[in-house]
Amino acid sequence: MTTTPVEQVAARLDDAVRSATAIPQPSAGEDSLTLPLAYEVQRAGLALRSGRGDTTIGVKLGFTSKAKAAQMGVSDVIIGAITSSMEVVDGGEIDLSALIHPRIEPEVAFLLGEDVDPHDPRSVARTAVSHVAPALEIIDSRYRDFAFSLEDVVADNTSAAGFVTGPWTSFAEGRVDLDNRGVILEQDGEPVMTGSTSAILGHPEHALSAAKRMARLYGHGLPAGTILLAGAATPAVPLVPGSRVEATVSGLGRVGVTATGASHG
Ligand code: OOG
Ligand code: MG
Repeated sequence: MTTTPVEQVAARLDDAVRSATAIPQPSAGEDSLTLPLAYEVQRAGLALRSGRGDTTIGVKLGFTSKAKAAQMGVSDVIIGAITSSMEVVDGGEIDLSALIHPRIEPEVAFLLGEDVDPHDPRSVARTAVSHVAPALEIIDSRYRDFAFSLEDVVADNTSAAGFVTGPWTSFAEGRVDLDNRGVILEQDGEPVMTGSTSAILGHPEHALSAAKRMARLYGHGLPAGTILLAGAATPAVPLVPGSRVEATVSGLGRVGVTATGASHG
């Protein structure tokens, strides 16, 4: 069977996920990608996952916060997919032995109660949201040293590895104020990062229109039931074996996870 260069990069990244082994960045070698090709690699990788019964259940935005973008040395907002195998229940455990060099970051998650058509200008993501929750995202770049270009990280499905959503609050019009809410990330009861929801594109609701735009450009769907991670409110921290990590978003509540096992580092 002949495979295209896009499929080859996708297969290498998929092997890296399944063996929890870091690989060289495409940008470092002859596989250097353009942004449209990087999204093709991402799509091919998601097809490999869905072939194993791992279904896409949502989308995530990356680099919606300037501090996060600065941490990773990139500047543009990116979109990726989150799948059923990535979901961890609130208060549950995440097994680090399946991961390379995991990090964790506090986020805001939206739940779509209605379909959003990314191609229809009349379809407004903001009005389709039914619920909102505090969330944690576990990212695990499949690249050595957690280093990448924008194209590399897009091909790697934006480092998506796991996510936890806290209690969902109904998002009835005007009832939930997400403007400039305090965000605290704690590790074993000690604050390790603090920030504000305004770090997320100025206001987390701006992530909704951004997600619709990115979904249209790069072929993601936004059906009812989609979980949408708006992006980190602070830089990510290493996920330490044995630690319990909790995020609090003022007005939304808390969400937590415990790390078990040891990553491949
Ligand atoms: C890419 C993912 C960025 C966010 O919330 O900004 C991201 C990475 O930092 O590895 O998920
Ligand atoms: Mg994130």
